Amino acid sequence: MTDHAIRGIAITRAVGTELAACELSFVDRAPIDVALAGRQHEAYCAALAALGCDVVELAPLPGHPDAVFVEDTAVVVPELAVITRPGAISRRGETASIRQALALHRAVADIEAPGTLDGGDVLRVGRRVFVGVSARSNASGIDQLRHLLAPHGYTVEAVATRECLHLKSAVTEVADGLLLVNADWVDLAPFAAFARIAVDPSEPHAANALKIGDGLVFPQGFPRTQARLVAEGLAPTVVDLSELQKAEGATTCCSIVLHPA
Ligand code: CIR
Repeated sequence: MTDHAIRGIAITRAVGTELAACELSFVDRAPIDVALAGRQHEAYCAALAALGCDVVELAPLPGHPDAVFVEDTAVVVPELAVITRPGAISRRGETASIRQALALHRAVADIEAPGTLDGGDVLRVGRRVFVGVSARSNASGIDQLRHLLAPHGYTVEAVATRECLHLKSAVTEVADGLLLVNADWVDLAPFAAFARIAVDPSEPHAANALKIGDGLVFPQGFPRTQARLVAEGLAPTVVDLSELQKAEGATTCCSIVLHPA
């Protein structure tokens, strides 16, 4: 077995020319350099490859400005891929091609109306799956996910979020059982069992990091939080995602990583 097979497959999608027409909820619209976004995305994919992923890059999806943010379209565990029903109506057309890509690797199930669910709201830590209750993910979507994952031994817990787009804007896992959190945006009580690092108070957007095995992809621009990670013994791979951040994207949202069992 190669290292690549150990780390897993990362499904990504190239930046499309319509990125600037993206959905925005909590950040103000600012001019996006789409060509630079494309280069940053390529560097992000290279970082995933360097951490041992086999990177699959899907073609841009015309008419879907947010399609680069593939994370929101699926929740994948080793036993199953759940295709979401994104909370933003403009994003519902993104799922068909993701379904096709994931069906090569997993059994597939679907979230159905009236449920809505964005993958950005789903944080899995071992067999515990936390789902943000947000403008994008509703009670029906969370219940459906619970019923789909329960037979495979996962629990699903709803978590209140505030003032941010997704649960993973506020909390991500940066090493086994170690969370990076912005306590202003999420109720931390459900995470009491885990060790935690807080983002620096001056860097509220720093909580979204992508763990790949023992590696960690972390966004450029949050030096104080980065120093906190390093002080804990972590060695983040830092990527510049400035243009994707203007589209309210971050490190986890640009990939669906299929971890082996
Ligand atoms: C949206 O509002 O849906 C996109 N502009 C950003 C999605 C980012 N997704 C994520 O962090 N999981």
